[in-house]
Amino acid sequence: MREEILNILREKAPQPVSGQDLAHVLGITRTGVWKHIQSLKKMGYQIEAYTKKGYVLTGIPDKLLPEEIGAVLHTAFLGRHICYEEQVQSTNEILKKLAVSGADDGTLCVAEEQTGGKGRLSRGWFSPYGKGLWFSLLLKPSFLPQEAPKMTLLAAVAVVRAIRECCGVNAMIKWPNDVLLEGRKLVGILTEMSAEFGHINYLVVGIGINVCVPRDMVPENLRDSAISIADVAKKPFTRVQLLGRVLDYFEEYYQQVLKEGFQPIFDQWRVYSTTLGRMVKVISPDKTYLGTAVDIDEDGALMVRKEDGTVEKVLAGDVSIRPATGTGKYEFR
Ligand code: BT5
Repeated sequence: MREEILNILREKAPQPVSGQDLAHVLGITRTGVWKHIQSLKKMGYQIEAYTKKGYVLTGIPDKLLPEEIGAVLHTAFLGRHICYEEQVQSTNEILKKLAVSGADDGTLCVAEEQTGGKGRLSRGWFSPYGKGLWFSLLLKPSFLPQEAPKMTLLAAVAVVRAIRECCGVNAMIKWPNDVLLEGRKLVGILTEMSAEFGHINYLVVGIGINVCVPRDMVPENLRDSAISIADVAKKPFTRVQLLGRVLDYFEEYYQQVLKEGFQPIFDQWRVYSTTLGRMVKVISPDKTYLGTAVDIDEDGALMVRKEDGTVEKVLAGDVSIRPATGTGKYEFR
């Protein structure tokens, strides 16, 4: 009901809508309307009440409220169920719990702040209040568990396309799970899976996007390697708009994958890759070597041609990839 009132006010703004009309359309009393208006105001919506004219929506809160996300989404199933929290430890962890208790395919968990945001290999992810998009998506795909790491590449392509479109900046993908802007880390992606032999129970794809983290708020050890969109954005945009576009692209690519496999995603990935053609240093648990990143293969693995001409297949999760020389802005740990 609250969402319906909001949608009517949104559609009519800046014209007022009378309490009587709202009550009539929604089949509730005027007091009922007034109560919903009060609860919207508590959520941060600015609604003016003019005697004899009615209510006017004059401002929306800068929050990732489900009502706002729903209003910009074009998806069929992704983000149609939303778990929104002001503060969580980690949206991936919340969503894993929800998955176990039967949450729907496509559920989105989004928070204003994470107190224990996670990267790979128990690293942390800095996620301050209201300054980014910290969210996770629950998926129950029909493909085999060995395909799951490719979802990280899909997420990267969706994020890059949305950021480029909404913010007018040249975000690039660094294999396997980062999006960079001007050589610094803008986005991190963490895909987790629950599976049995030959069957995925669920995937949780967690995405962290630095939208407007002020430089002096960034922890000192990340200041040279991290960046926010607002540091270089060429267009005004809101976090909700950007999130909506990410989900739109994500669903479009995901549906394509379920029909055609990952090949079209790899083609897109190559277009936005900053890794291919570059000298890289591969640091795996048992060896370290230099080489040129030449391509990704059908598993989404990075193919690295070593100095002796042989080509090594590098799987995500096994290694750290760094620029081979220089100070290497894209050296994150
Ligand atoms: C990642 O790991 O890049 C995956 C990050 C995924 C975060 C999302 S947020 C929503 C969801 N919920 C979660 O709990 N996680 C996901 P990795 O490649 O291991 O990189 C982690 C490293 O990035 C850290 O060790 C830092 O060096 C650096 N880092 C941490 N926070 C950062 C930030 N906000 N911006 C840029 N770099 C950061």
